[in-house]
Amino acid sequence: MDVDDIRAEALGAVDSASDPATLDHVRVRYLGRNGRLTLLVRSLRSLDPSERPAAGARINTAKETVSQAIDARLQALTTEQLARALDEEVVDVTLPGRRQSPGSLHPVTQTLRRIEDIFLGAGYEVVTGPEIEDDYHNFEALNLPEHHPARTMWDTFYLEDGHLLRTHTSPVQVRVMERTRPPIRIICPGRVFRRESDLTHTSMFHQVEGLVVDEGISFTDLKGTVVEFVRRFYDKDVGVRFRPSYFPFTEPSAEVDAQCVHCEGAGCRVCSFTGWVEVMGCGMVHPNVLEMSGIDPERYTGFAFGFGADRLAAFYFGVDDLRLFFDNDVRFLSQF
Ligand code: 2NL
Repeated sequence: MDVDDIRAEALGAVDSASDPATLDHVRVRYLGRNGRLTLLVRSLRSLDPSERPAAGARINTAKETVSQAIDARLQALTTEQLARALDEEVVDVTLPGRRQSPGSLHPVTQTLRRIEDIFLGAGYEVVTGPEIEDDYHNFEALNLPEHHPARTMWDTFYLEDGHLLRTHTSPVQVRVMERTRPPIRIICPGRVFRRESDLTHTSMFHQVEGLVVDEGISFTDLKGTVVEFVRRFYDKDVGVRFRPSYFPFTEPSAEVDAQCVHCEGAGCRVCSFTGWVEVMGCGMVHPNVLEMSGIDPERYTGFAFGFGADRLAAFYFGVDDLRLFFDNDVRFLSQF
């Protein structure tokens, strides 16, 4: 084939290459080590020496032309590609940004923090402890020996090794009494577990227990503390009443009702139309409990109380099904 024919064919290929990769193939095909024009140079050897310079010059000119055509085409393709990209990939910087939806604290966490703040402000310390406990700290040290009938007050989850899931945070307080000399002023928030579940009970809930032990602590200290707490919690001068009750670890014991903040005592579904909701249990620490943890009940007295933080959160926010707090439905949770 003649140089001019090959050159024409190469230029045609250059013209029809529509992207840099195809163009590169064209370069290899004509100008590469085994390219058609390169091979022509080698074939010069078969010519008569007198004809070689002229033929060589023609081939070189052709190579030069094709090479320049490829460069020019590459330049054109690149420019074209950039123009197309700029045209197609416009970013409208005036469009509104994508909305961020930052998370928020769970309503029970918000409630726990408020409760902790109230007691921290009154000089209490916040103490936590293990969720897996032994029988001694969860029951026995609370004046509940094995086979005591009151143990049925808690449906307990037992582990295979004899440990259990704590049914209240009292064991944390027992451990504090064991290692501390009075005065003791603590609250113990945390998860507790019971084998029950319905509208008003979940098998896991958050309890806060409080314990104060010192010389001369009396039931009036307990009453004042509880009433002040309830009013600060609701941020309202709600009515509070004490009813006699029974817990094995306190004597005397009481249950505390607060006026329903939803209907202000008129009666509604939150308070089962009684105007009051039960908010906590409390009492004077039983002397046996102090004694078992190494505190002299002749010298010291104490009061204790316990309540479900989830229940309080439900009353506070007007939620009537505790299970909603643990379904983790963002549509529900984001309302608080
Ligand atoms: C309730 C009632 C209560 C206590 C918890 C307590 C702890 C120690 C000693 C004595 Cl270490 N008492 N805790 C006392 C009375 C009531 O909780 O209804 N909780 C949800």
